[in-house]
Amino acid sequence: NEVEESYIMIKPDGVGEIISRFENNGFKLKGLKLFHCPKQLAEEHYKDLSSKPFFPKLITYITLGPVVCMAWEGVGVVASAHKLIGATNPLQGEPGIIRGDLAVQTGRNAVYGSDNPENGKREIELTEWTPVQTPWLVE
Ligand code: DAT
Repeated sequence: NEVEESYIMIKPDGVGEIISRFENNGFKLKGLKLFHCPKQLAEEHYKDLSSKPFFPKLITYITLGPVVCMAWEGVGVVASAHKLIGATNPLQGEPGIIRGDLAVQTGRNAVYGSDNPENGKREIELTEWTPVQTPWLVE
C-alpha cells in the first residue's frame, strides 16, 4: 500500500461539516484554501467531461462561490475518500456517506474527490496555478 495524495474539493454549498469526515478517518490535511475558481480553471479541472450535456451547468455550479480546496495524504486516501464521498447521485448514498447525508441532486453534490492517485497529483498542482498575467504585473 502506497502513501498517496487526494485532492478533495468542497463545492460552494458544502463548506462546513465535510472537513471533519476526512480528519476522523485518520488522514493528514496537507493544505487547504478557500478559492473562488476562475471559469477557465474549472473547465481545465473537469476537461474530461467537456463534451457532456451537463458540462456548462457543472462549471456554473463550481464557480458560483468559493470552494474549499484540500490536499489529503495517507495510505489509500484516494479510494477511502471516494467511499466517504459516495455515489455521484446523492440519492444513492447510504447514511453516513457525505453526499447521501449532505446533498440531494447530482448537479449539487457538495464535494469532489480525485478518481486515482495520478489525478490527485495533477489536480492539486492545478489549483496551485499562477495566473497567466502574473509575470506581466509582478517582476
Ligand atoms: P464524481 O463527481 O462522482 O466523480 P463524475 O466525475 O462522473 O462524478 O462527474 C463529475 C460531476 O459532474 C459530478 O460530480 C456531477 C456532474 N455530473 C455527472 N453526471 C451528471 C449527470 N448525469 N447530470 C448532471 N450532472 C452530472
